[in-house]
Amino acid sequence: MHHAEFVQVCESYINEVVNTIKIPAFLLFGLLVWQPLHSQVLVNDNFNDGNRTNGGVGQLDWYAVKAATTITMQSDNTTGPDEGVNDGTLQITPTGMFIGMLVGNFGSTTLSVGQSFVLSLDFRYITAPSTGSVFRFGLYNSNGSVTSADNNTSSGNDFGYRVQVASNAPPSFVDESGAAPDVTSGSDSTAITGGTLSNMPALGTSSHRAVLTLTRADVNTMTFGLSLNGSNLVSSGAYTDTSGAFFTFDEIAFGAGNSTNTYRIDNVNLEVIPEPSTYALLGLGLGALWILRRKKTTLQ
Ligand SMILES: [Ca+2]
Ligand SMILES: [Ca+2]
Ligand SMILES: [Ca+2]
Ligand SMILES: [Ca+2]
Repeated sequence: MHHAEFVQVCESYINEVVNTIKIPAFLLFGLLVWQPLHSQVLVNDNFNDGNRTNGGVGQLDWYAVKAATTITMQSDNTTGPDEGVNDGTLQITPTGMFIGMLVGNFGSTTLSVGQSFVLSLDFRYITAPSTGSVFRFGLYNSNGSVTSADNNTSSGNDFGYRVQVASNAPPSFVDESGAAPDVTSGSDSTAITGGTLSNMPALGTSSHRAVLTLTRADVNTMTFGLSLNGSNLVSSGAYTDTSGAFFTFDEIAFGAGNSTNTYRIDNVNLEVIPEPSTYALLGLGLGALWILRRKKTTLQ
């Protein structure tokens, strides 16, 4: 269950309990507060400080993989929600196909069984992408060589997972082994199969919010979820990687496969969500509701 869904469920039964049994709302509100405290925010970069390599709490140092890619800071209140007059946004301009790659590293983090990485971001193209253009992003492991400068080959061996999206086509999840450069591309890419993904809308030049969820379902299995603009794109079945799945990551990467279109990104957020405690808490809450209902029945 996603965090947003969990909150929605909590809200609905809090309303029900508060309205029918008159229990103090703060007691149940505690349930809502407790869970977010146990999710861990690894990255929260809105670029509003106007600098892509100054680090800081939650921010990453972002580097272009290729010299032929220009990265600039823009003031842009139409990529994602308007955050005010200095709504910094990162702009990536590739000058050739499979050039527009960007990486940012965070502290190495391993998923325990049941935990999920939730990577969310806003993106848009400056000119509508041509047919076949794909926008790529994902979570990677720097494989012993962290990228700390532009135009650096250290990301060539990175392995991990990416999703790629294109106008009027289903997106895809991809496993990248790190055997062939570059990050977000190369012959080391293998599509992950399993379920059914809905077609994307035309990406055009409007802003889109993407949320990629990677969940460690068990010791050997990673499962995948993707939503765009609030709609779940995995329309049926499940996408899973059970063969040599990756669980340790320290890098967010972007790429523009088969495209020279300039794109912008903003509000890059990465959290670790503790799935088991979410379910435990939900069970606790539902249990409390059951007890309160019994109590009410007894009183009547
Ligand atoms: Ca911003
Ligand atoms: Ca910054
Ligand atoms: Ca590397
Ligand atoms: Ca690669």
